[in-house]
Formats: sequence, structure tokens, C-alpha cells
Amino acid sequence: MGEQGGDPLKERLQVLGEALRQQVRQLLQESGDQVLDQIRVRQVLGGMRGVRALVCVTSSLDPETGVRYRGIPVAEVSARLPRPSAEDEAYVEGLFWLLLTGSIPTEEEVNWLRRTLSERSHVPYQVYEVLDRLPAETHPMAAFSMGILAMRRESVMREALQKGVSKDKLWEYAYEDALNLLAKIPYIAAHIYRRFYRDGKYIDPDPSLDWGANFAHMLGNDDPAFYNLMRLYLILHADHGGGNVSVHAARLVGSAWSDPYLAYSAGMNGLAGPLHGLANQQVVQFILEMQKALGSMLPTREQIAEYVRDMLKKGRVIPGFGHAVLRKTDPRFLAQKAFAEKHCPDDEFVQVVWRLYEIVPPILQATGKVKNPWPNVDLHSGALLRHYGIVEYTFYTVFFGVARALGILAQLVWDRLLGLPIERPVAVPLQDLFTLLAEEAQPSEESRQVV
Ligand code: CMX
Repeated sequence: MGEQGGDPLKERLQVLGEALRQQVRQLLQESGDQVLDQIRVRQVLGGMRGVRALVCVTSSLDPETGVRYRGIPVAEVSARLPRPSAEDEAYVEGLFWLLLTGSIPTEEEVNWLRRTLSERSHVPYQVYEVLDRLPAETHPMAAFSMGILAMRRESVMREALQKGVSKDKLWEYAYEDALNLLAKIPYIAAHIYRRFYRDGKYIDPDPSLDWGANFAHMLGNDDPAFYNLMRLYLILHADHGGGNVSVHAARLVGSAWSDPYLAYSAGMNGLAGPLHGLANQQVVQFILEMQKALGSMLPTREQIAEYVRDMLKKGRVIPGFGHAVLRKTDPRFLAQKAFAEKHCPDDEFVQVVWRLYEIVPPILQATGKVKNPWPNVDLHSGALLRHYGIVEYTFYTVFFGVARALGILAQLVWDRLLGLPIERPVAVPLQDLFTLLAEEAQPSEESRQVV
């Protein structure tokens, strides 16, 4: 398959894309004026929470049960995808195939994808030069975003647009960019890690390894359990519907036909915010500060409760808890907890995380305002990475960024396949809202006459 230079994934997408595009056209013709939602003032002023105004092909998010990748609950997806052995986590390449096509790939298809990613993985040296020239205090997420932008000259979509490509063909160039980016992203991330935290001692890739394991290898840990943690981590963080900040930022930018390099980098700038992906770094920072303040590596439940209440009194948020959509414990947290129970139940840092899981939700609930007091994906990830020797927590959001490439790039390809237009909602002038509400409270002479 694909040995003579064919691309089975692209061929599949072509067929799927044509069929879905046709269905979308028909839907627009037959039901284009149907009302899907009504928007309240609370939503206009509240981050558009709950507004159903976007579509997503790759995944969906349910407040109670969490994210589903193409309909499969996130906790089950690894077990359904091809894997090295029954004891191992699934190959991450398989998830990318699933997100793009909606089908579980065969072993052969996963092997093809691994080979094609390996063939596309060369990063031009100028990109590494840009990274090497950054001041040592640059945050790794800023470096990551700059590394992606420094590679932008490689974009085939940018080149095709310059040459005047037809709109129908645009998705093919977005697809090529997506595969090229996916192949190179772990190299950029590993380079940043080794440059900032390991004295620039870089590790050559191992082309015999799969995408997730090779990333672990380039970071510097060849423990098979760490390979599995990486595969699991990358799968769990890959996608989360279309409305989260990183995916939405990338898709918004992509809707202007900005190529995937520009769009993915925009998504990463959103992921770098403390209310989103930076929370994984902040969880570890918060635990370390707490351990120091309380003089104990494993503080008692009472000590933790008092410390957390004190943080809330000071108006601070407790990182790793809460979510804009989820209303239950994030299944991605539970999947990481299950991994830790199997591989490192005696790790003290892991035990602090488990204590927080026990203690924090009722405290947040008692505030009466936090809509979801339960842990999100970011509460557990740092403790696992620390266990395998990646203690430099300022790098943690880059892991999230590498994983989120899978979802963002798959969604960008589908956006162009469907020919979705440039996004352009209306921002209501704030004064208009005041006027509207004042009129509603006190009907004008004119409207009274109408009644
Ligand atoms: N600690 C303290 N207060 C919290 C809180 C938390 N973990 N989560 C929510 N709140 C507060 C909000 O700040 C808000 O307070 P005000 O009314 O005073 O402004 C109130 O509770 C209501 O917020 P909400 O509707 O429950 O939550 P939002 O949808 O507005 O925000 C989120 C969601 C994730 C930003 C928020 O829960 C939060 O700040 N959590 C901590 C940061 C974090 O872990 N982020 C990672 C999320 C997952 C990810 O994207 O990676």
C-alpha cells in the first residue's frame, strides 16, 4: 500500500470529503434557515458559553461523559487502535488516522503513516538556529510557537495560494502541510527541551520507533513505560471538540486561508494561557509551593484543605480543577490516574495529586459559584512526567501542544475539505446592549401603541 508513492489516507479523504461536502450542501439548501439556538445576553458577555455556533468533524464533548473521538469515548480509544502489544498503549499515528477518516486503521495503514511521517521529518537547520538564538529565559511555549512560524516557508499551501490555486484543491495542500507539520513538531519540541534544559545535548531520532515513542526517545528517556506514557498522553490530549481556545483559535485563523503553520501556531499561543494548557505547569508549581509552605512532601488532608481555602480567600484559582463544558471528573484525568495506579502508586507527588482530588472538589463546591469542581486533564499530567524524570515543569505545556497538533491539524484539513467560509461573527456594541435592555424594561411610546 502506498509503496509506489500513492497516498491511501489522502485517497480516502478525497472520497469522504466529496460525500460530506455534498451532504452539507444539501443540508444548507433544505434546512439553512432552521433555528439551532437562541443567544442570551449572559452568553454574549460570558465567553459564548453554550452557544452552538461551530461544527466539528473529528470529536465531540459531552459535559457528563467527556470527549469522544469520532464517537469513541476517549478512555476506550487506545484499546481500539493498533498497538505494539496487548500490554502497550496504542500507536498515536492510529489516532490521527481515526480523527481524519472516522475509521479504525489497520496495522498496515498505521505502518504506512509512520513511514510517511518519518520521511517528512527533516527540519531545516535555519529553524534550529532561530531556536538556538533565543534568550535562555524564553518560555518554551513562546519558543515552540516561534519554531513553528520559522518553518512556515516550508508551507506548500502558502506556495499554492501564491500561484493561484483553485479553492476546491486547497484542502490537498492543507493536508500536505498537516502531515509535514505533524512529522516535524516532535523534533522542534525535543530540540527546545534539550536546548533549554539539557545543555544543548541533542539526541538523534530513531526511525524504527513510532511517532510517540520516538518523541520520548528524543527527549532522553528510553524506558518502555515512558514510551507508553507518551503514547497515552498524546492520545488523551489530542482533541477536545471545536470550541476550546487552542482549536478554535487555530480554526479561526485557518478560516482566513492562513496556512496550517500560521493557524497551528496561533492555536499554540492560546494553549499557552493559564486558564487553558498552561494549567499543567501551574498545577506542579502550586504543589511545589504548597509542599514548601507546609514543610512536607505529602501534607495531611487537613493541611491541604486549609492551604486551598487560603488560596481561594486570596482570589486565586486552583489549577487543574474546573472546566467550561465538563461537569464531571474528566475521563482524561481518570485514564492518567489508572496509568499511575499501575506504574507508580508509591510516588509521593502522585499521592499529593490523589489527595487534591479527594479534598478540593467539596471546597470548590462550597464556594457556590464554581460550576465544575472536579479535576480536569491538567491535574495529573505533571505528576506522571515528573515520575519519568521530566521535572522541568515550564516545558509541560509543550507536551500538550505536541498532542493538540493531532486534533488541530485534522480539523484544519476538514475545514478546507468542507470549504467552510471565513469566520465573521458580529460583535454587539456594548452600548447597544444597555439601550436594548433599557427599552425592554420600559417600553417606548411607539411600542406601547403597537401593543
Ligand atoms: N479555582 C477557583 N475558582 C474557580 C475555579 C478554580 N479551579 N474554576 C472556576 N472558578 C471560578 C471562576 O473563576 C468564576 O469566578 P468569578 O465568578 O468570580 O469570575 C466562577 O468560578 C465560575 O466559573 P465557571 O463558570 O465554573 O468556570 P469557567 O467556565 O468560567 O472557566 C476554567 C473554566 C477552566 C477557566 C476555570 O474552571 C479555571 O480557571 N480553572 C483553573 C484553571 C485550569 O485548570 N484550566 C485548565 C482547563 C482545562 C484545559 O483547557 O486545559
